[in-house]
Parts: sequence; C-alpha cells; structure tokens
Amino acid sequence: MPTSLPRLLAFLALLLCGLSSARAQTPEILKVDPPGWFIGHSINPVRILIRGKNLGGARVTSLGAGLSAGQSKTNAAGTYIFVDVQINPAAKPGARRLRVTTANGATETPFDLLKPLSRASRFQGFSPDDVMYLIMIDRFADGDQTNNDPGQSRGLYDRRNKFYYHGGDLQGIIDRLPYLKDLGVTALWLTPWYDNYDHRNEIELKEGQPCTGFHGYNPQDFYAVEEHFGTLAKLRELVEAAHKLGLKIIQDEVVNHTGPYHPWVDDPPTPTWFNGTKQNHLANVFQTWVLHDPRPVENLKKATMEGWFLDFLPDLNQNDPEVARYLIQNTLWWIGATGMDGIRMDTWQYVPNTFWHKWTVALKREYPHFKVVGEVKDGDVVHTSFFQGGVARDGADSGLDSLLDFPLFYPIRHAFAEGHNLDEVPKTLAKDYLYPNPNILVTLLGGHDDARFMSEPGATIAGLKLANLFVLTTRGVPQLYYGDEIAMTGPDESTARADFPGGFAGDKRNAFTKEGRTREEQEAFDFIRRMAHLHTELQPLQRGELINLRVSEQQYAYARKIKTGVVVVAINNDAKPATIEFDLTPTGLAKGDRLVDRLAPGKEVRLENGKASVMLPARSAALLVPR
Ligand SMILES: [Ca+2]
Ligand SMILES: [Ca+2]
Ligand SMILES: [Ca+2]
Repeated sequence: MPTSLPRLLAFLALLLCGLSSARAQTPEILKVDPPGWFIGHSINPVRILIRGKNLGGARVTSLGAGLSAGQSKTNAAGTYIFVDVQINPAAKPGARRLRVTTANGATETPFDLLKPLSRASRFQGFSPDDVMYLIMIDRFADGDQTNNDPGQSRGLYDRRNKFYYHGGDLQGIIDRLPYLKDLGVTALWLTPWYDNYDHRNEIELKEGQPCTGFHGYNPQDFYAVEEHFGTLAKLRELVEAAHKLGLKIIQDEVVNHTGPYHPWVDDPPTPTWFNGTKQNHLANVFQTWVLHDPRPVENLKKATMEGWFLDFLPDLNQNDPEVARYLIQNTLWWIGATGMDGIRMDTWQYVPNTFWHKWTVALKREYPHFKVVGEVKDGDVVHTSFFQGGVARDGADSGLDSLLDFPLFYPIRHAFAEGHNLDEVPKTLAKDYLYPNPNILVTLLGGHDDARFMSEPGATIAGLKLANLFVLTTRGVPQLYYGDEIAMTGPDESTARADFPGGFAGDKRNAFTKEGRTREEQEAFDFIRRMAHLHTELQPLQRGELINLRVSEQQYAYARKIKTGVVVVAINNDAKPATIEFDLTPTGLAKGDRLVDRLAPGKEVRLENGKASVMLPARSAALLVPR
C-alpha cells in the first residue's frame, strides 16, 4: 500500500481512471428497431436491429414468456447488433425485455409483444371506388399549438418562412375529418409522418438559406412520428376516427433514401448499408430512361439506381439483405401498428425490382387487400407503365398495384388549365394498353411537387371545374390535392404547399366554411364537392368500362358502363359553345331513351337513332344518366 500522500493520490487517480474506462466499455443501448412485434405474424422470427455503444461480443437474451432471442451478430465497431427474436404464437401480449450482455457488463431494453389489431375495417387497400385526397400534414390545419415548437427540436417553427414548420398536425386532420367527409373524399393520403431531423438543415439550402424537414421526406427515425405532427398514439387515433367516418388512410413511405442526418450516415450498421458512403458515393444523374433500356449503359444505370439524390440524400442499398429485411419489417410494422389502408411509395423507380418483389410479397401475405401506389414522376406511358406489377421487369415482378398517372397529369394541365387541345387527353389514354392494369392508376390534376393548377398560364375556375370533372369520371382512382377545391394558387413547389386558410390560429379567414370563402372559391368548392359525391353515387364512374364516343380537337365524349348502368360525359373545352353529336349504341342505350344532365337540372337529351346531340356552352360539360 502507498504510504506517502503523493503516492496515495497517484494510486487513487489510477484506480478512478481504471473504473471510468471500465464504465466506458459497459454496453449501452440507444435504439431498438422495431420496438415490438406482433403475435401470430407472418414474419416470425422478427429481426431486431439494436444500436448502441460497446456492443462488441454481445449476447442477446430475452426476459419474459413467449419469446426467444436467437444467435446475434455484432458489427466490427460494436455499435450494432442484429438478432432474430422468435415469438410464440400463443404468447400473451405485453411488455418484455431484451438483455444485452458483454464481457464488460449487461444492459436491458423494453420489447413489446403486440396483439394484432382486428382486421375489420382496417388494412382495406384502395380502389377506383375511392376519391383520394392528398394532405401535406404541416400545411393543412394546426390542431395542437403545444407541439409547434417542441423541446426536442426548438426553433424550426416560423409561419413566415415557407421552408419551416407551420404547425399543421395530426390533431388538425382529426378536427377536419367532418369537412373532408362532407367534401366527398374517401381516402386521405398524408405526406410522410416519419420523425425528421430535429435541427435546421444546413446541407440543403433553399433560396440560399437552411431549411427544415417539414415535408417529411428526410427521416432520421423510421420508427417514430415527427414530434411537430403528434405521437404514435395520436396517429392511431386519427386512423380510428377516419375509419369511423368511412375514410381510409394512406401512408407516404420512402425507402430509397434516408434524410441527410440519419444516425446511420456516419455509422452504417453494415459496410454495404448504403450505396457508397457519405465521403464517397455517386450523385444521382436521373437518367431514368436507361432503367427500361434492354441494353442499358451500365454506369448510367448504376448512377441512377444508386446515386445519392441531390448528392446528399443517402441511398439505401436494398441489395444488402439486412437493409431489405429492415425495410420490409418497417413497412409491416407501420401497417400493423396503425391499422391504415394503403401506401404511396416515394421515388419508386430508384429501387431495384428484385427488392420490390420481396417487399410486396411480404406485404400481401399479411394484408391481402392492401394496395400500393408508386411515384414514378414521368410524362411518358412507355416509361411509367414499365414499373407496374403483373409482369417481370428487370429480373422480377415488382408486384406494384398502381402508379400516380403523371402521363395523364400533363395533358390534363395542358388542356384544362392552358386551354390547349383536349384531344391530347384521349390520345394519352390510347396508350393504356401498355399498362398491365390501367384501371387502378391514380389520376391527378395537382400534387405537392408541382405548381398549383390555378397558377398555370391561362387557368380559370371553368378550367379547374372541367379538370376535376374529368379526373372524377375517367378510369382510375381520382386524387385531389388539398386546397385545389378552393382554387388555391401557388406557382412553384414551395408556394403550392401553402397553408390552408383557416387551418391556423390567427388566420384572417376560415375557408373550411362557406362564410370564409370568396365567391369564386365557393363556385369551385360546390362543383368539386358535387362531383366527388357523384363519383360515389354513380357506380359506373367507379368500375365502369371506359368507352370513347367522340373526339375532336376541343370536344370529348365518353361513357362509363357497368352491367347495370351507364354514365355519359360530354366535355367542350373550347372558348366558344359547341353542339356535339355522338352514337350511343356502344353503351347499350337505345332509340327513345332519355338522358338527364346531373349538372344542369331540367336539361334532357333524347336519343334519335341511337344518337345524342348535346349543346354545350363554352368550357362546360354534361354528365348524362338515363332517366
Ligand atoms: Ca401544431
Ligand atoms: Ca423530429
Ligand atoms: Ca436507390
């Protein structure tokens, strides 16, 4: 033992140093993905990814009845463990624990065994029966001002800055469900609710300034809800409340990339987690045409599939089996945890079909009615149709149900907003033969990545009404964009994401009510509301065969026909009146039948020799049903 004071102090210092280095090596758990799993699920065992510190040589054991942890694998840096957890189908739901033990100690983390939600009125999918409505969560309605500047992420709320959070949230949507029900929509597509980064984005500058992840497309945690929007409990409450009113919920997912600040970026769980690294990766060149090229230039294809968006969005490598498993389980966790009904998948074409095949098979095995719509932002049917499931493409059948119908979006804008020739629309529909199933494509006249319809050159309320009428009566699943029903304007992406007037404290007016709308806004609202309800009322507008009856430069007449009924639509997109004649024999209507116009009470059309003659004022339409 040391005898002198200096020697004693030196000894104590040595002892403390040894203790703290032992403490530094004690295993620590920072995150567990997923935080729980479902009893009786088609994925069993579930693969758990534990992120932490000092995990080298770790062994994982389970505590409590009904689950057992298998062999685990730790990465070289000792920061991640992969472990399979088997769940007994007869296990009782409730809290359990996982214990991580290393040579330097042990630590525990909660892990929940979840009772699956009952399937009634959940996991419904979507179909042409629906009218979809896209909501940008941050910009629709602020129902909870206490989450506008959360402690976890101070300083990102500023309604005067179009790239900051504005306060919209899940409670705001719950509060507006009666409005949406009254409008006549039946499915809500919400922009991503993943937890996005908690500070300003200094990597992506907008107009020279740092921005925020208010749009939701830059996740930092795939297993949490953004704190500006609410909590997982609030999300469940929203899904439940929507279902009670007969409204479905569609989640916006991203699996191509993570946000630039995801913890994986500086410390990936496997060496091949991303395509490249933060320091050394390809930038995306967006040469998407090579994706369907039977003779692709390989380096172009690689830079398109594996390049990082804008050179900074880390591109996930779905060819790494651990990444694939993580993403498949994550999707199934969101569905199972919320009871929601469908997915809109971002940046579909930048992810390999071989992965999509596995992903959709796993999804449909557990939720057979579930439906997915993929975003392929391209105006060419040849290109877009390549990505729909039902055929093997690039090595596999993706299994994708539906696509956003961008090839039809652009002609809709040209014809109905700008007043160009209407026949561009049926000319695009003529390419439907290239799709394995055109009838479930999601048709749209507006979205959050484009200028608003009403800000196109030449746009008028009359044109907006025609565009809505067309989308709500042609084949496919109609999708509306929040605020288009009150003719909101916005000439570019950022202004097209403006706050819905009346959704936020201090707004000068409330356009959710008639009193708060201008005369023009009310005219648009009344018409779109009536058309949305007609889509639900008139079954031929949902599942009916599309039959073209007449096409000229600015006139288009078509029918939607089912066994038990028919609806005839006649559109005049010209700036002057037109009388159009068409033969209704293909619809099964006969001589002497009379049709009434559901848009003009009292207007009646009588068939002569199977033919109808309809007078249409400038920029107007008739919606004819047998009397
Ligand atoms: Ca809020
Ligand atoms: Ca956040
Ligand atoms: Ca990719």
